[in-house]
Amino acid sequence: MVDAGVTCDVVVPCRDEAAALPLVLADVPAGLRVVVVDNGSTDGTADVARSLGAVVVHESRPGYGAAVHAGVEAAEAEYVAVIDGDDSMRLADLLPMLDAVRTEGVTMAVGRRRPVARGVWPWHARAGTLALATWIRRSSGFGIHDLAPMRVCRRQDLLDLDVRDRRFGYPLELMVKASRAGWTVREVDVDYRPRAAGTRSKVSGSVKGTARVVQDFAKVLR
Ligand SMILES: Nc1nc2c(ncn2[C@@H]2O[C@H](COP(=O)(O)OP(=O)(O)O)[C@@H](O)[C@H]2O)c(=O)[nH]1
Ligand SMILES: [Mg+2]
Repeated sequence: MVDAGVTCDVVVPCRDEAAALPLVLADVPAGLRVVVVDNGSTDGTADVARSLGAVVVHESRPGYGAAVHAGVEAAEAEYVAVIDGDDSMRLADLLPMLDAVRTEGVTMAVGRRRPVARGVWPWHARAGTLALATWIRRSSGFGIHDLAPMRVCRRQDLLDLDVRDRRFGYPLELMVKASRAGWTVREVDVDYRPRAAGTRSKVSGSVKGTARVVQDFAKVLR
């Protein structure tokens, strides 16, 4: 049932983020409800999320896009947000983004990561992000400088866009389709902090991981 007090469901794709979730869920702003999507965690992520009051959704297919999509389908609020579950970004930074969508006529608000310390953002991930964001900016006309690591929009708008990628090309396909659909996008600065101690990057934390993202992105662009 839809809880009248919840304006925005926050989808948090999580693979082995049990150590980070107590930090992520320590301070959930009023009006937000967290939906943790677990696929294939082996560290008790789902149990930790549940014990901290989050809604937990299971998805059998592996992949970032599969997890995000399952969370968006399970969400019930009018607005939906997506954020990493590694404590590198803060739930509170979603609030001005939500405001832009709710009251300023923006179709989607996306985050632009601003590292709070040296070493937070590995060089290869940053270089890959810069190259792809530049490509998206030129081809879409969106004034963006990052790959929408955090985003907020109306849930139905996102479902209507029909993003199909289920791996790491998901954010890129989202931006390409949003541009074709005539969405307006606003980029908002967000803090980018070290991921929680005891957790490991699954996407861009290694050169290999970054290479996999670039490969998935190339498939979207073909
Ligand atoms: N459910 C699920 N979550 C994933 C998967 N891959 C990555 N994630 C989550 O997606 C978010 C982004 O991944 P992360 O490891 O932080 O990538 P990075 O920010 O590039 O280092 C994190 O919350 C991960 O736990 C996956 O296959 N399934
Ligand atoms: Mg992360």
